[in-house]
Amino acid sequence: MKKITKTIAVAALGFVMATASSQAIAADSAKPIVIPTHNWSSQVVMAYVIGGIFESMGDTVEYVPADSQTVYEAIRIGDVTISHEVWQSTFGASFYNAMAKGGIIDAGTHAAATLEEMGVPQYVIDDNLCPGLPNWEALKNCPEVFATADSGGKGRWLEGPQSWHGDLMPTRLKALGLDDKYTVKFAGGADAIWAELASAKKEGRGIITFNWTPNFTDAEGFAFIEFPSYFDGCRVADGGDGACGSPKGWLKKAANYKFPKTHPAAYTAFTKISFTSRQIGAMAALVDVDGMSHQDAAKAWLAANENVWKPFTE
Ligand code: TMO
Repeated sequence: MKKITKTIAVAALGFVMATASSQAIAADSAKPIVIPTHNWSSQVVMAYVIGGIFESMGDTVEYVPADSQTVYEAIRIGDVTISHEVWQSTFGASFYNAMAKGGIIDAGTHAAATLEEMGVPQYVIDDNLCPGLPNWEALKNCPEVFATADSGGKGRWLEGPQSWHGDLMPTRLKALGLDDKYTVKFAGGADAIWAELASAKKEGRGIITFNWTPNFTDAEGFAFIEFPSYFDGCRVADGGDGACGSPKGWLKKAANYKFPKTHPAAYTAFTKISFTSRQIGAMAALVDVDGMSHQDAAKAWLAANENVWKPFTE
């Protein structure tokens, strides 16, 4: 009798172990993991980096160009599987709006802290082109330093594409009482910002542009303007008066809620993926400084950084 009990116990244990191991090796679906590409370099390079990591695990991936605001709704309804660069300042609201409706999950946070803000190249500070910068109040005294041929005598703030922020910066100018001295122009794309920064540097002239960190510009030095501190609710869109800067923010990952079920191995790897500011800045630099294609940059990054990404798959 004792022996029979023991046999049953061993059999039961075997069953439990078989169940556990069959869960551990549950295969990812052969259906493609859909990864969005947007319009700034680190995001596109990282799309191919993460796609390459998934492919190394036997998964199939597909890339789709997507608007960086509406993508959260696309993930929520399952047309897109993941977002790997959810920047708090620019996309936090769209991410959480989609989450409130249901269908999109938080898949973790990168090590990198972020800032998306108006600023000036470091030489504008070093050469004292507008004394008192980077404190925002210094801007009151030198709009002419930042005037351009198309700015109607006012100083120009060169914003990113309007698809990123809508009227965040025009609203801020007004809220800070700077709108009679400054005007916002939207760049057609990130490349237009980099081209303007390069020509301003060549001429040694003042320039104010939207920029962010981590980015390739971290290496050379870029001074973000210090506006009144951000707090939850300070923006006009959130019910405030808009007289605040951007948050020192997080960089998150998001996924469709079915991703853990359809692709358990890839999902687990995705939750572990965490890049530092240096790593993200380097991904952007391969394209914006070295002139590589996004795909080639991702291949080069993966080849040089196996020690970084292989552990995410284990
Ligand atoms: C979303 N971005 C990094 C361009 O500010």
